[in-house]
Parts: sequence; structure tokens; C-alpha cells
Amino acid sequence: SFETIEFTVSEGVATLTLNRPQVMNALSSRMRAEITEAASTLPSDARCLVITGAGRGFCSGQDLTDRAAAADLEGTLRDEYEPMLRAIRACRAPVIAAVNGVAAGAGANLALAADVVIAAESASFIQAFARIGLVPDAGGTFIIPRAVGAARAMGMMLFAEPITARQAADWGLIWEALPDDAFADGVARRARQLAAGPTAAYRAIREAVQASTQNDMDAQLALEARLQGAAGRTADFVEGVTAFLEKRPARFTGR
Ligand code: T3D
Repeated sequence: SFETIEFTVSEGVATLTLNRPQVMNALSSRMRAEITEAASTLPSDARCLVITGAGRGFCSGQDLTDRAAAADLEGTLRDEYEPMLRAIRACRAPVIAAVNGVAAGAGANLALAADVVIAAESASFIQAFARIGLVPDAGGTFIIPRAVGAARAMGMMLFAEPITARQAADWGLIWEALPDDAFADGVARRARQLAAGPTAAYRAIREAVQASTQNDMDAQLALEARLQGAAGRTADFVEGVTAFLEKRPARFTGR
């Protein structure tokens, strides 16, 4: 069972709460393993995964109390961070990062690995790495320049200052920033929406968008055709078209 995260499933929505609030949910080795396990073994009734933080922060990145001078950073990234990020990107169901408070270092990049990032207005994103003499990791140098362009990515990483949730939304780094008092309801509404959606099509959409960062146009067209072929054979597609023709909302089952 989990020690560093809370994991619940309710009405199709799995919620993973980073749960070391006394250290702003800093990532320990154990926490990385638990996030990886939870995201890669989602129960079959879960059709959306929400990742959020307990207390006033989202995640403060690597647990720095863990880091003696001789820590093997390369090995930690390869053996612990990479599987965690891949588990999120390859999760069977769409992933929402519900950024309730500050997201720093690998904690920011954990959030940005999600499919949809919703932040409370009081939250912020810090590429804190350079402050302690490190390089942004956990996928940050892949995701951030593609999202906001090189100029803003460089500024974020070199100055290592907090970017407000509003700024992050204005730059296209995240989906939206919500007033704090509307945050929980806003996240719940989007989570319910995704949990009631065509899960197989969502997975294919995520795969296509992720692949678009590496593919050329021809490869991407071929991928779209293959994924659409599979989507066209799902029960949800039949239901979607039938509901449209019957002028009623679709009742997707995720298959
Ligand atoms: O393997 C490898 O090491 C390579 C991988 C690296 C990945 C990384 O993520 S490197 C970057 C690591 N993270 C940081 O550098 C961020 C460090 N934290 C902060 O800059 C600030 O704490 C925050 C901006 C996140 C929040 O600031 P604030 O003022 O709201 O809170 P605070 O008072 O600084 O923090 C509250 C407590 O959490 C405090 O403990 P205390 O004084 O109450 O006993 C603080 O020490 C603790 N805490 C915060 N972040 C971490 C942490 N403890 C351990 N590790 C942390 N990352």
C-alpha cells in the first residue's frame, strides 16, 4: 500500500494526492515509485487520473534532504524519474494535473507532463534547478520550449523565478488558471467530463499529439490514419454517431 501518496477512485475519477505536505510534497524515491505504480496500474473503472498535492503546495521537486554530495543524479533520473514520467505520458486514461500551489523543479515538470494542467491562481511554476546549480530535468527541457518557445523557456530556466499560474496560462504552458475559490469545482468538472468520455479515443489523441513533436507530416498522417482506423472500430464511435443522429448526448463507456 502507498505511504507517500493517497490514491482513491470515485465515479470513474482516480485521484492521486502527493502527500508529504510538511516538505511541500517533495519527491522521495518512494514517492516516485508510488506515482509510477499508481499511474501504470490504474483500476479498470478509472477513466481519468487527477494528480494534486496535499496542503499548500503541489510539489517542491526532488527532496533535497535526500541529496548528499555523492548522490547519483544520473542514475536517479534514469531509474526513477524516467519511469515516472513515462507512466504518466502512457497512462491508460487522460491525466489532469491539478496544481493547487507552488510547483518547483521536477515538481513543476511532473505537472507539465500531464495532458491537461489546471492551476489555482495562487499557484506558481518554478524551474528552480539553476538556483541550486542543476539543469532542468524530468522532461522540462523537452516540454517547455515546445509549449512556450525558446525565449520564454530560456528565461524560465536561467532566471529560475516563479511564473504565476495566470502567466503560465497566458503563455500556453498550461490549460487554465482558475480563481482559488473556483479551483476544486473547476478541476472536478473537467475530471468528470473526461471520465465520461471516449477513453480509447482520448488515448489515441494523446498518442498522436505526443508523437507530433518527433514526426514529420507524412509520418503523422500515417499515424492519424492508423489511430482513426482503430477508433472507428470502437463501441464509443458507434454510440457517438448514433447519439448525434438521435439528437441526444452520447453515453460513452470508454470502449
Ligand atoms: O536526483 C536528483 O537529485 C536530480 C533531480 C533533480 C530534480 C529537482 O527537482 S531539483 C530541484 C529541487 N527543488 C528545489 O530546488 C525547490 C526547493 N524548494 C523551494 O524553493 C521552496 O521550498 C518552494 C518555492 C517550493 C516553497 O517555498 P515556501 O517559502 O512557500 O516554503 P518553504 O518554507 O521553503 O518550504 C516549506 C518546508 O518544505 C520547509 O521545511 P521547514 O523549514 O518547514 O522544515 C522546506 O525546507 C521544505 N521543503 C521545500 N522544498 C523542499 C523541502 N524539503 C526538501 N526538499 C525540497 N525540495
